[in-house]
Amino acid sequence: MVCFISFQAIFFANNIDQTLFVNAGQAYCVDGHQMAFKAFNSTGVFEQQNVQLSVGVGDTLSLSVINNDTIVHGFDVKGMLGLRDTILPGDTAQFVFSSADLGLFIYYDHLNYPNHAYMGLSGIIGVGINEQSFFWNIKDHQSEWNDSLAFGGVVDWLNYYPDYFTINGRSNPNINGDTTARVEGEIGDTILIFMANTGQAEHSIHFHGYHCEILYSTMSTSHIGRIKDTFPLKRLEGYVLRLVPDQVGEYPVHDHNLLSITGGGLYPFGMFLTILIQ
Ligand SMILES: [Cu+2]
Repeated sequence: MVCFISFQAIFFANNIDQTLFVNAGQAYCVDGHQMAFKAFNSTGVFEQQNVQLSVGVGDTLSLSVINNDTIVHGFDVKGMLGLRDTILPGDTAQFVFSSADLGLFIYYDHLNYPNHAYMGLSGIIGVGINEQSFFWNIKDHQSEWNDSLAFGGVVDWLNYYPDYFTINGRSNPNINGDTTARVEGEIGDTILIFMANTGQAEHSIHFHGYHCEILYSTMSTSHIGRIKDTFPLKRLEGYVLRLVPDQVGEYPVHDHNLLSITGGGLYPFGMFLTILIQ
């Protein structure tokens, strides 16, 4: 009987169909300020959170990407050869994704890089999720630039000075209302955190109360197996972390660059959330 179950686990891969819409709209910042924004959504209605794609190891993800915007967009899965195309307004492109190992991939609009990805068009594909998997899609914005780029403006990335910082499109305290971001669990649970920096600033995420083990890194396999409490993230870098809580409590997680804990210049309305272990 045991052999039969493991045989099924190895060979019974799923096929998952998913449609992504490239939508343009207005994102609400934590202080009510609005800025132009674009995202990959699951319907034609704009939302400021990109879809979190997730598959099991060996599953096949069939993606249709519909360009619902008025300009040409692109789609690329970073690090996956052959998964890249341009999509005219109103057109649809098809992609097939699968991975034989646990990991994290970043999908994004590669055209006019980094402008389109920066406008919001960048998200996470998690491979090998379990029932206690969480997603942190980390972004930063200089809000005036969003409004400028939306109308074809030119910006100087050497003078980038972001003023809003989000995880899954939200800032503190609203992040804790996102059940895909806010880690909740019990002592001894195996919690997976799929975390990627899809912004243009560098970030360094610090856990209070707990250490995590790096199960996967998009940039350096030598980091796998390290157990730490701080995880630096360059642009388009991601990790899969394993957290096995050893104590109860509610502990903060935040960016150690304290600028990133502000929103519109106000502390603590940026990249800050808590982990709740009961
Ligand atoms: Cu800290």
